[in-house]
Amino acid sequence: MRIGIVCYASLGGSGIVATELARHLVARGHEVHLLSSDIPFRLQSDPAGIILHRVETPSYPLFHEPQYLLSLATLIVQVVRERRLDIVHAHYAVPHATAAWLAREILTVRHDVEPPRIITTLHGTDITLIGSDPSYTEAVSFSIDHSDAVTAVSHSLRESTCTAMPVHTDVRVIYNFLDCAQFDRRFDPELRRQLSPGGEDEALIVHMSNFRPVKRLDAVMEIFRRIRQHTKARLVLAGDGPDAVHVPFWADAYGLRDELTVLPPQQSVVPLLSVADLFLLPSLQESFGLAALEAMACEVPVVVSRVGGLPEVVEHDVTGFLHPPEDLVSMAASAVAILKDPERRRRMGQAARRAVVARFCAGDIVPQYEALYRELAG
Ligand code: GMT
Repeated sequence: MRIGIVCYASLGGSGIVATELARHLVARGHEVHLLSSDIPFRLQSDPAGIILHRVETPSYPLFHEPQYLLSLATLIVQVVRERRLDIVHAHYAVPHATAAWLAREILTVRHDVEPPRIITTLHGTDITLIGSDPSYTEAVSFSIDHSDAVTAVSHSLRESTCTAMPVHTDVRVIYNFLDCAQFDRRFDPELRRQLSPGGEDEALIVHMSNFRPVKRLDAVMEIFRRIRQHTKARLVLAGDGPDAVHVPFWADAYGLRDELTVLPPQQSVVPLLSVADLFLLPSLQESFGLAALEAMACEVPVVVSRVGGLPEVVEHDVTGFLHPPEDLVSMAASAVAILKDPERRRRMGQAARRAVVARFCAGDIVPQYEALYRELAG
């Protein structure tokens, strides 16, 4: 089939899932076009046969803001005309579902080529934070309802969609996934020594995100401060984003500057995750928690918030620990318990990997998208 995938290029789970899907669809023989404002973060090292179309948003002195929606809708129309796309798959509803709907309207009215079928995949904050803002809801819910099919990355997100906005269409759940062959533990002793120079009894704790307030980096540091009251440990924060500027202040406030390493966003996260003893994700909201899934695939136990879709990914006390987001004391206690018991940690890490392999590998999930494309394209 000829498939167009629309996604954000910036650091974030929706762009990662969209580009991984594109990569796997190419490997399965489809012609895949990726429409984005830049080369998506994890595609930079290997374009994998995906045809990239950049959304160019010209500036004009009259505009205070770039007209991304119009540029993207126009680009979708152009790519459909040139390449006769069967499917346009919009990842993240705001404003990608609206751009896809507008493009399909233009093609329907112009009547020169067959309009594509539109699929919107809801990723989380496009519903829970941004899409449900009163200044967006009408346009977002309209565009979701007028997609030919809508998927959400967890049951929790499907439910939130129906309560957050007046959406009437059927929302199917297709879980996020990863390449289970690529995401496997590869322990590098040299990297471990670099990141944790304090020796074998020093635990290495990792948090990886786009450093937005919803990820609660201050909570990560508070949990880490509590952990350090009971055991020797170092913390690695990998990523970037609006809260990066606060990190040095928080590190000073919590007295942790010397125990903290901040790394830039990682193209390849397996080496870092494979040397971690524990992964922290105390988010306020998380429709799925792809970063936790990546850690679990590398046999790292996770301590996460019991919010959104995380209980669908993590089984408490089996593959990691779930606690209410405000209960940092319990998160720290679970972290200390698993850090002090290497045998239990190893068993939990292996159980985490088994859970990922059983339910979240590309080989099981990508065919679900393919089946949906086929169903719609008739
Ligand atoms: O919050 C992020 O990390 C970015 C955001 C995105 O859309 O890029 O992530 C959302 O989508 C991911 C992929 O489906 C999910 O794994 C994240 O849980 C979700 N983030 C939130 O719900 C806060």
